[in-house]
Amino acid sequence: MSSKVVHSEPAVTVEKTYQGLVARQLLNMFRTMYLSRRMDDREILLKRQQKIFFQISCAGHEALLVAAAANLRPGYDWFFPYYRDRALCLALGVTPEAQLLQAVGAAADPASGGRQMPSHWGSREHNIFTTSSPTGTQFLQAVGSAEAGRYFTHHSAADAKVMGDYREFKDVQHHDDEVNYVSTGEGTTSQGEFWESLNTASIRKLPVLYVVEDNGYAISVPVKYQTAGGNISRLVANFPNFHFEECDGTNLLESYAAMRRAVEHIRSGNGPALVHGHVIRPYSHSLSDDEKLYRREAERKKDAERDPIACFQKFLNAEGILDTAGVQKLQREVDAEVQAASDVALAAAFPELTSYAHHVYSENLRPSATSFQSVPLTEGRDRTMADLINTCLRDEMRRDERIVIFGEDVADCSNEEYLQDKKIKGKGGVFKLTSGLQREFGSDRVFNSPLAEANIVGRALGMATRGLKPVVEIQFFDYIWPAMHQLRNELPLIRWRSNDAFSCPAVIRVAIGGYLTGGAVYHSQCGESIFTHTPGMHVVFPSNALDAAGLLRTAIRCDDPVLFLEHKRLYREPFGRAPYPGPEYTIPFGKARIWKEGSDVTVVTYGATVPRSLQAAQRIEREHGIRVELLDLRTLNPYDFEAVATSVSKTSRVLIVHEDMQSWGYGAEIAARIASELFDKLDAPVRRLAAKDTFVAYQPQLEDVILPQADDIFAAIQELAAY
Ligand SMILES: Cc1ncc(C[n+]2csc(CCOP(=O)(O)OP(=O)(O)O)c2C)c(N)n1
Repeated sequence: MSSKVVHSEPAVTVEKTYQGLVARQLLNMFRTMYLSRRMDDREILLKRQQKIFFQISCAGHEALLVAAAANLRPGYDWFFPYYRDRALCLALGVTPEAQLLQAVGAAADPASGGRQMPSHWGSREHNIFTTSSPTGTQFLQAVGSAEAGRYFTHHSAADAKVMGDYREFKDVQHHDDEVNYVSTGEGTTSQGEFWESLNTASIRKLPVLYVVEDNGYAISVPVKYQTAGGNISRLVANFPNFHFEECDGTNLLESYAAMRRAVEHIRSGNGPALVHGHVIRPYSHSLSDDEKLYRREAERKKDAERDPIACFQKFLNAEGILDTAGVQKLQREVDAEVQAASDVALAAAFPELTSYAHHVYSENLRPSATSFQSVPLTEGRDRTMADLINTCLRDEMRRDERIVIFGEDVADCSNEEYLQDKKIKGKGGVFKLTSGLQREFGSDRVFNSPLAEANIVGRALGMATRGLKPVVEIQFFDYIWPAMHQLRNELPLIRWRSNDAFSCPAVIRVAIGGYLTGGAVYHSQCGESIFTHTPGMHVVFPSNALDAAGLLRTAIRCDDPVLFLEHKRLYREPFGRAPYPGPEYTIPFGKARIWKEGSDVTVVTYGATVPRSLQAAQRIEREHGIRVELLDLRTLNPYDFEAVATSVSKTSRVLIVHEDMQSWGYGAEIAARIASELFDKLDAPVRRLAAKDTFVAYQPQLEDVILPQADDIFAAIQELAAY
């Protein structure tokens, strides 16, 4: 034995190395592993004392995670961990105090300010991205982060700080050889987003390190019932450009060596890597679970023999690095550290009760600010909405090198060389909204995604959080649902759940709506209220070319996620065409447009029911002298209730019209608010007119009867005026 036995103060004199590590490093790693376990034990105690409200442990995963951290650089590499990664976070430098502040829900919890459960990591300082509970949403975000890092390497001027738009609040940090770590349990590899992310990481040779922490169970489901053949390594083995490792994740040195090889592959620019570590789960899934209900005692005992802490302690002892007295001293020190952290956490102040409202949206840059008010140029021929959206994208891309555009079929041509000989025209989107952009800005700024909507939104989120401005396209609103997890549980929540530490101001452009004559069920849907019901997401729905241009520019420049709904029927309508308004034309969110002033009935609407309402309003004035005031909300979140109130105070009668179905629709909220806040101004009940409570049929006559038409609006106004 070449190392000296260590007692209280380790003093290694002869440098024997273990996978390149010396005794002091091994001791530090052992200490972190033990600290992690004791932190779990403390949280379990605190939960039993009802001083914290949830617990999920890292127990059994410590060796693999400490081995990963030892090969990575906090504040340099990027981390997209999951809830078992306590030991990783501790090894990266997150303090026990910070972790326990989250467990008690303290205001000072640096990861979330008391908003998230324990083990939902997040630290700007260490580049640990805010963690969530849904299993599997982290993969595509890590991929997007890796793409952003590479983008900034290739576009050296793009990271400059620019005042006056979202860039003022997004300091970019990137490194040419950075690694983007993302971890998961083996059960979560069943999620589609896992496979979507492997696909993109592989195609683009991205610097992503996947760590699969395989403890054999997803809550109560054993891996062989979860994963075909019972082993994820075998299933992923054919992805090109990857480096794969499978190791005993309870063995620190084996894990360390596997991680080192994987990280070397990534840092040398060879592409992604996946380390599959077999670990154990000595505690139940969480404190809400009792594994004795579904695991035999003998199986649990067998696992216990592989406990990474006990095994590593035995190893250190056998190597003469740490004797019993040394263990005891280390344990005393760690226990004292945990106790001190716990004392601080238990004495910490809770968040102010009013704090829940903070950081839903950016407080620094409000898209409703008057600074977004501007005057359009009015010279030139009238242009369609499609044309002005395309022009706006082009202008903004010239102005801001951080903008990237991707989605299904949005590029002119994936085969770049075909564009060069100019024999083909190029696609540029199924509606041609992005036509010519790849040609002008190149394939790293405008490119096609795989046919996978979650892939589009998840990657956009990862890019935006690193400082890029993805303006991505969902081809049809009807197909937005595969991205729903990212759109509901991730994108709009990032700022709030991280207590303003992270944000992801991506723009999601979506072609929406019917009135297509043959669009049928799957090319005609609306459903905007699902997203206005999601805090943290701005929703825009323009009815005409000029508004589309001005609102899209505001969406791009602002610092929040925006769902930008573009009505397909309005793309090339004669209605609402306008001259090019110039490259600086912006419109503040939350300001309605009054298409027609009137004193008898207010009609509140947006999108494709604007031209239909206008037609009805003009006809009813002509034929019956009823003067309608027509309000186009333009943005649905925020929305201009002040304009509604002003108009209703004048007319005392209000009809809300929208294309989406009536029940639980967008109009319900407006109607309820008018009834509760403007009751004494009303001379008639609030009326709504919307689509029938069904989907849109293919047969044109059926489509007509399902969607609200100008004649229906005419009749509703007439009835309301006569009330
Ligand atoms: C999308 C989603 N579905 C279900 C859950 C509930 N859930 C939380 S953890 C978990 C099991 C995860 O197992 P695995 O990926 O193997 O990780 P482990 O907990 O074993 O480390 C489940 C089903 C969730 N959080 N998210």
